[in-house]
Amino acid sequence: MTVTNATPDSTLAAIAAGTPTAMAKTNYTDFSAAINGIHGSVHIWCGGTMSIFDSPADPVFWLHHANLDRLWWVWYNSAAGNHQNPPLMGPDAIMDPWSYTDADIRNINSLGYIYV
Ligand SMILES: [Cu+2]
Repeated sequence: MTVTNATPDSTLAAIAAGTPTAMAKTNYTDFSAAINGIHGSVHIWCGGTMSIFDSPADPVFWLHHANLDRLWWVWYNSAAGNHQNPPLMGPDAIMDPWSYTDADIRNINSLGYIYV
């Protein structure tokens, strides 16, 4: 394992410069594609463990993903995001190939899960 040893440079600034464009997207699919591109570029920019499938072993992973969660929440609550959830059915559905509908998965009890 090689943890991150990156230092800020113009490459990172160029990656981050794409964030306002992603945040201005007005539908979930476009926002998701844009922010996911930035997400992956940051993984690669960090290098080391962050650039491989063991990336959760690098503490920077958790900071990076917490920020992605924050960006999602900011976008979701923005005028552009307008409280859009991911499409769960149709060609843009992230749940493919499952046949669950949105209503099917919003109630965890119907899926057989309970909190104890
Ligand atoms: Cu990631």
